[in-house]
Amino acid sequence: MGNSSGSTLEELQACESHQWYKKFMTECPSGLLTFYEFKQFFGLRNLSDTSNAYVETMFTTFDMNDDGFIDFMEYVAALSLVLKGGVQQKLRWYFKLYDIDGSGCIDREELLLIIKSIRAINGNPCEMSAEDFANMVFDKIDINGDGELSYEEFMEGVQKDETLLKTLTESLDLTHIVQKIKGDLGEFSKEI
Ligand SMILES: [Ca+2]
Ligand SMILES: [Ca+2]
Ligand SMILES: [Ca+2]
Repeated sequence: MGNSSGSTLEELQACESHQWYKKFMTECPSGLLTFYEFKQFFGLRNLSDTSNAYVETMFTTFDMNDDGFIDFMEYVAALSLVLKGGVQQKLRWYFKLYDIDGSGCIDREELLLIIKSIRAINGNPCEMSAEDFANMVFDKIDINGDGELSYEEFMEGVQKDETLLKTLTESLDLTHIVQKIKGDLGEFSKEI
């Protein structure tokens, strides 16, 4: 199609999707990724129990039809969210991920667990303890002070605060994982 703006980006994405597809089909010929394969796929090994639980939650949010597998469409949806999703779209996903028990609110324990798991996965040294960080988040965005973050509080509060937005969205570190995969894909395309 013509040279309308964005076509280069679209081409790039199409090309990327093609590579992602190859990687998926090579590593997962059955077309259905189990939790175990998911971890292998993203190079997540030797996880602590906390991190494992976190990655499992991540897996569950990607498994949209709840059949226990990530199929190619779910995989593509997850990737496009990670690679191209807007802030709102991503935050909505994070909220679902952070609300571990699915109660519709994020309580302090859920947030703490998430922060701890993220840190365990990323292995970044942090100045602030996970507890202090969780308290800071609640001080800032638990507007009605009920000790839970509603969807509205989360969406508004996080978007208004650059530090939180950066920490809570970058910290999930799918970007980091995706960078890693992109690295692998680089090698991968050389092999072909
Ligand atoms: Ca599924
Ligand atoms: Ca909850
Ligand atoms: Ca609240």
